[in-house]
Amino acid sequence: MKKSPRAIHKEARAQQKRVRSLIFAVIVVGVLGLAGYYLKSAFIRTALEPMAGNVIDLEASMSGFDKTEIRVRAGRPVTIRLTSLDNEHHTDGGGKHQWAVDELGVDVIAQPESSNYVTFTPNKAGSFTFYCDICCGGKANPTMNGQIVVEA
Ligand SMILES: [Cu+2]
Repeated sequence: MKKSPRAIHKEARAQQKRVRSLIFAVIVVGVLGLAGYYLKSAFIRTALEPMAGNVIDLEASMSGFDKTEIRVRAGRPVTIRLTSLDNEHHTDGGGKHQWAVDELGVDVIAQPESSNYVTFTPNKAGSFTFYCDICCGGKANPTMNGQIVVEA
């Protein structure tokens, strides 16, 4: 049986509609999935493992460090544990953050949504600048730095 041009046209329209709703469904699922992924990393944070010694925890994100002043004692070992709260989708720095103090020769980088630490013994008293030179403006960014005060 030969189909009438009208029937063929109708079928083509129905086909088009099916394809369109399929594309729509794929987009919706994709968007929801992505939103869920971001929400998850924003709200669910795994607790940091307990560490021995004198540990100072520091968090860094695009809005800066959660502490702008750290106090330590000269001659006493200290561990700075840096946690990056940003994920790897950040265009600026890829979610990594740094904690460095030139005068004390320490430099540690935390990977996206991860922690990293450095243990050192400050050998001189004074107030020194710590900074992150990876993200947005680096050292020049006023939020990406702070002071470490080494007490004698
Ligand atoms: Cu940073």
